[in-house]
Amino acid sequence: MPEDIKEKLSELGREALEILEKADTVAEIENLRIKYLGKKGLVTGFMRQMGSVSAEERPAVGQVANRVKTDLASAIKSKLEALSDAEEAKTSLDVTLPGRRHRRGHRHPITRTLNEMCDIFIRMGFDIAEGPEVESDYYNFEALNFPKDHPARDMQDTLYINDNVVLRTHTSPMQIRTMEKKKPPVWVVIPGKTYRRDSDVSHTPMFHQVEGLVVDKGITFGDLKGVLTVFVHQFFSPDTPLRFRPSFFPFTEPSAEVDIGCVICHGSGCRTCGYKGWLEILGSGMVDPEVFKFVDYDPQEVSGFAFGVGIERVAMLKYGIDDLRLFFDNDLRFLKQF
Ligand code: 2NM
Repeated sequence: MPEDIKEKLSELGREALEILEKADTVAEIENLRIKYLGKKGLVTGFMRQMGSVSAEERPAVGQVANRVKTDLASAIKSKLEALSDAEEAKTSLDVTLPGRRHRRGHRHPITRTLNEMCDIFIRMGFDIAEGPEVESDYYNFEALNFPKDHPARDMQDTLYINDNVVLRTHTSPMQIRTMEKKKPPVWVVIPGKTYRRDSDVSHTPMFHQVEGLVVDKGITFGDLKGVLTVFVHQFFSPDTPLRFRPSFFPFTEPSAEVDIGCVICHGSGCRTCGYKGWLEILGSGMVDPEVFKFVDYDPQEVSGFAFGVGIERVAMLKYGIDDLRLFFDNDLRFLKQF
């Protein structure tokens, strides 16, 4: 009889260890522990039968029962430890692995070009100012000496919000606002978004400009030429040829457009420059005395010059981009190259 009980206990222990061997979740192991070692478990149940064992035999049976219990308990403990180590290995960080490389963002080529241009003017002593993109007719046209019937005011060219409010067609309204607020000397550059009712392969309804204004006693066309020459030489390269070509703007007199020697063919003629060898890059001129009257500057006292540069255009020339639309498609394969 005791032999029988001892044998059954050992058998129960082996059976439990076999199931434990195959268990691979904490829940399975916990169920096993309850089934065999719990208060109502099988091993415990056997211990209760000790009453039917004679007093002499009881220690020997007890010994077997205890060995089965402790063997099973310690096997369960090591299996649980092994499982939790494996879990930890799955989720913990191996600090010896090489890091994953993050793709770094960067500025849009238009923003980069705008910043480069502003930096050149800052080094020459200009301030930077920014202002509203929604403007009144007064600041966008009237105070800039545009006649009432000027074609630029046409619905065909300007995006109107209502009869008196427009999306600014240039950043010049900010030069007027600057002169209203401040007495000469004025050295200011205004970068920003501008809008025109125009959309084809070489025009987008929104584009960017950098405009500059200098007003002080004794400012001459020579100052205009000097500042713009320094700008071109710093922005493109010190050996870029430039020429000043007479032009017309309502807000300047005299006016001049600036051409640079073609950056592609260096003057011999190619498709980019229309076989002229020159590329137009900006407009400029001496501020018309009529404009000064709107801001209460005395044209007998002060004089000044102003200029305007289209950022997309010079960015295309500097970086050799042949399609304006690439700036606005936001295709990362294009943008990543800058
Ligand atoms: C240009 C060309 C020439 C210009 C003039 C003024 C102001 F306010 F002083 F009258 N602001 N900007 C100007 C002059 C802009 O852009 C092609």
